[in-house]
Amino acid sequence: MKLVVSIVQSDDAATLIDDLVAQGHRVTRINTAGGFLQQGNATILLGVDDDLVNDVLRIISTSCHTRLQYRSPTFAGAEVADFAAIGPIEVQVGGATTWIFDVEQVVRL
Ligand code: 2BA
Repeated sequence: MKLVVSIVQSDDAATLIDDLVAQGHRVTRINTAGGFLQQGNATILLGVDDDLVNDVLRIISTSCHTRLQYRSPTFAGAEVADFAAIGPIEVQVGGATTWIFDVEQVVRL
């Protein structure tokens, strides 16, 4: 068994969870926030049999989309006028950043 941990954009989370549940997967959503943009995102946890990992990855890749977001630049010592002159920087946010872990044991008590 594997534990799949996937950080996705909040806008994609509901569709992703619907698609996963419709295919019989068990899912937990945790509302999280990225350290760089400091905006809400969602962390999805799935315990998955080894032979279903590719199915989960396929669903994640079709449900989650790359988007451009904008962040105000922050530099130590910068003044508000400096930010206005530079303008917001463009940041491309995933898709889904996903880790897959081997699971030693699952216990339901
Ligand atoms: P954030 O930390 O808010 O990052 C949002 C996007 O900003 C990132 O998209 C990336 O394009 C950019 N970014 C992040 N840190 C940067 C930096 N130091 N310099 C320049 N650009 C930077 P994604 O890579 O798609 O990541 C989306 C979200 O996934 C992240 O939100 C974070 O919550 C999570 N994440 C990504 N990689 C991670 C990792 N190695 N460990 C933990 N969380 C991660």
